[in-house]
Amino acid sequence: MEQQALHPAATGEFTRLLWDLVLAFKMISREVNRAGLAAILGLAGKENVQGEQVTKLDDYAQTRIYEQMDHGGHLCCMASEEADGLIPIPERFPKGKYVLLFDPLDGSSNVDVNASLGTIFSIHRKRSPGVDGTVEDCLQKGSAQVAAGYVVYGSSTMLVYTAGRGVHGFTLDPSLGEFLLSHENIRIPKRGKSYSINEGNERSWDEGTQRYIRYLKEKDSATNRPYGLRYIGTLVADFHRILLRGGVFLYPPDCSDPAKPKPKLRLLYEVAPMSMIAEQAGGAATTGHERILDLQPTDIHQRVAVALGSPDDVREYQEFVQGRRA
Ligand code: FDP
Repeated sequence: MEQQALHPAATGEFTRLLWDLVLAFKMISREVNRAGLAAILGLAGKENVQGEQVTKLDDYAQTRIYEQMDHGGHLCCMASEEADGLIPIPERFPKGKYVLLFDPLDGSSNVDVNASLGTIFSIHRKRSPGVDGTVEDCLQKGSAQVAAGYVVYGSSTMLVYTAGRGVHGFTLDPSLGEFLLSHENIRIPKRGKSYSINEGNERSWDEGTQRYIRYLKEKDSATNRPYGLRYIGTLVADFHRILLRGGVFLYPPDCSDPAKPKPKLRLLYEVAPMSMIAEQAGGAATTGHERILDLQPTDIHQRVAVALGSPDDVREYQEFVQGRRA
């Protein structure tokens, strides 16, 4: 609401959209925090003692966000990791001028082991004529995002977002049920001391990535090497640490078949929002060859290679991948 005052033409609609979204995040946070109790409170995995359905967490998160956002009149359509194509706004509800892309529950392999999970979102302005949103409205470059953010459900729940004027972090106070501004204007360190990658995949990386990671493990006090390795396998949690402490997060493509490199992370609702946050915090995000925010998406569920984090670390990675350093 404070930032809304900085935009003289703002109508308050975007603020109301975020407000609705935040309520869904609070509900997901509550459910994530009692996830370990689901089996104890659930009867035969179907109903808990209050007679409520015990749902899988990712279904729950998808439904919460969808049902919270389908009727407010702010959106013309949505897209999610959990849905095949475009998610239309039902006929009976008013349509709005924004598009919401989201990953309702990031880090699904960590659900059953009590490790951090996340939610990621990206917001675009509607571009197509007419009231209903189209696939083209979803397939916009990351540089066109109006806002992007994530929630990390960790030792506390934290919302980190940017609307194009810096990155701000809010921590959920469970006793108040409110997100309180705890990290104003986050700046990523110029260079970090750690890297985050699934090192078990080393043999399927491209040559440049292999050389870069070997370089990070060499001893050199001037550049703080060797770097430490930190990897939990939830993008939100791994990136969050890098945003606050510096360093680089990498998910290079699987190059087992060099003719067909296979990236894993999704552009529209994972990599593009994280890249906007990284850049807004003074960091960088690249495929190794191109700036992520300049990529023109061609598919809602498109996958992309990514390195993002501290500007000096991302620049060095690019030098290795582009063969400018050996
Ligand atoms: P997950 O498959 O567990 O949902 O979204 C994809 C993602 O998690 C990211 O959160 C995470 O960074 C990455 O995949 C982990 O992949 P690996 O298990 O291959 O390391």
